[in-house]
Order: sequence, then C-alpha cells, then structure tokens
Amino acid sequence: MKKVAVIMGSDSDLPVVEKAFGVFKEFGVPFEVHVFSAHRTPEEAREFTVHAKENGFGVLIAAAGKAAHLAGAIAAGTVLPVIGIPVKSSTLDGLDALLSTVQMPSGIPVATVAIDGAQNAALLAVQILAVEDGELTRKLLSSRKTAAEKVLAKNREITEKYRL
Ligand code: RP5
Repeated sequence: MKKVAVIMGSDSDLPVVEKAFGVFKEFGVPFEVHVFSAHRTPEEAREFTVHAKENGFGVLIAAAGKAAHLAGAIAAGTVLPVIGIPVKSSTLDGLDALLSTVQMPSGIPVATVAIDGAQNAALLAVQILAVEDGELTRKLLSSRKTAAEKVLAKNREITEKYRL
C-alpha cells in the first residue's frame, strides 16, 4: 500500500496534526510525519516533495498556520493529491491559514479541510487510497456504519429522555 506523508510547518502544529495519526492506525495505512516549512526550510520541503512519489507516497497532507503556504508550495512540486489543513495558531483564529491554504490558483489544486480538520484530512487520504484498494473500502464502509449506529443510539436515548 502507498504511504501518506503528514507534513507540518512547525512542531507547534503537532497537537492538531496528531489527531490524524489514530485514523491511519485504525485503517492500517502506513504514514510518515515530517516538519518542513515553506518559509524556513523551503529547499528541504521541495526536496521531499519532488521525490515523494518515487519514495512510495500516494497522498501528501500539509498542515500550517498563519500565512500558510506549505500545502500550496508542496502541491507545486508534485502531481500527487495534496490535502491542506489550515491550523488555528494566531490571533486571527485560523482564518488567515484557511484563506492561504484554500485560495490556490487554477492548475495547482489543494484539497483543503476545515480549520484544524486533521481527522477529516486523514479520512480523505484513506478514501483516496481506497479507490484502488477493496479492503480499505470495506473498512471505510464499516466505519461509516458504526458511526451511523452511534448517532441512531443517541437519537433513541435523547428522544426517550424528553418524552412527555
Ligand atoms: C506556521 O507558522 C506553522 O505552521 C505554525 O502554524 C505557525 C507558527 O509557527 P511557530 O512560530 O510556532 O514555529 O509556519
């Protein structure tokens, strides 16, 4: 199976980003974690990116806050799918990072998830890998079913609690 790379702009992003790791463990998807900055270590970020496909990666996730150019810079160096996580790490509550990540020019796409949306970023990466992997698809469908059953159980519980 292809690996997922999770790249963050700073180790200060780790508390947000690490919510993705449990998803990969749940689905048995191999992943690697890196800290590369679009601004502080641009050469290293590019070097990793341009060799990512030949190094066995299938999807790249990039998380950054503030003027969050990491996902876009990474997307510029590969045709692998890139998922951006805008991180809430400033006085602007992550809106700065959201706009910096999502507003990519035509031709260089970044699939941007919600501010601090590491779990959805990981799920989207798993779904991309599942396109060519029946077992992964089966696990995803089973996980959706379990989640739906939990909601329906809560529905029964709350409905009963407030029944007149
Ligand atoms: C961004 O600047 C990083 O992704 C981080 O979210 C933010 C602050 O970085 P530190 O100053 O905490 O290293 O590049």
